[in-house]
Amino acid sequence: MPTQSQTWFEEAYEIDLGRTFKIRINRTVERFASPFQTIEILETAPFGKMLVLDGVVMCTEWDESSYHEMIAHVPLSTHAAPRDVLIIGGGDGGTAREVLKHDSVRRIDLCEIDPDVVRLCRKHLPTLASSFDDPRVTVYAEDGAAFVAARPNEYDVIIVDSSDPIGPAEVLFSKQFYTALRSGLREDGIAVTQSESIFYHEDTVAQLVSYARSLFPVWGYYTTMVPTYPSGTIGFTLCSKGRNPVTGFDRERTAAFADTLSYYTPKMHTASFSLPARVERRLS
Ligand code: SPD
Repeated sequence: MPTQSQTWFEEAYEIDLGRTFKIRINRTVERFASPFQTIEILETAPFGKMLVLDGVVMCTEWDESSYHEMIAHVPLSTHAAPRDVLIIGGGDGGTAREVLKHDSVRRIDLCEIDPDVVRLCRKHLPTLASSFDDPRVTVYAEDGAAFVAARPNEYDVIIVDSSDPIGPAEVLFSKQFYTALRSGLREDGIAVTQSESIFYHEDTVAQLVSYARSLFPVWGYYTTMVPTYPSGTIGFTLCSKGRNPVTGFDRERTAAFADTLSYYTPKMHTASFSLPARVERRLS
């Protein structure tokens, strides 16, 4: 039987231990070479539109919610009263969309180094990037590490929604940057950073957790499931100057908008900090 000709996107990435991942695509919606990276918006057959930076999947419309809900609602439900929030990266708008669901938040500064990511996501991914139209959001096209270093004691929550540690985001995986996060937070502040996969990037995870442990009185590592990412899972390092994210979070905080959520629940919040035996040993 003749096979239909098909076009595939393939993510073959050196930090993922030789594994590759393929997604069938219908068409390239837009491809643009910015001064920082190649930005692609692809229309996939199974997963809706997909944002790809330098050949690496950033998000698909199909499974972005499990990433954006967990990177946002875990720290925001842990902080006693989050008002001022900084998002570093996050140029697709998905994290800002989730942060805006918290009525206590009065200001979001979003610092995305590449303004073309914001431009293309506004154009092609409105279910994420319409968050940029909210008056509480200010978008800065600056280097995230320099941005936070210049704003001591300014934020209740800082969320680092970055790409991987190769290319423009490399600096966001350094101890110097985690030190700047600490200074950017108020006395009870909480930071959360995109911290890769416990399967493919265990050394990176261990390194980031060691920064958190050495700089913050309370730290944790938690995971979420994203089927279109390497190994289908990704994790976050949580750095807290105040509350403990497992014992001290507010279980009612997301109740008012629970019907908008597809992944986060208070039970998932607690469970996400339970780690496989091997990882728990490595991080202890
Ligand atoms: N390996 C890909 C990790 C990408 C994490 N950031 C995605 C940005 C979504 N807002």
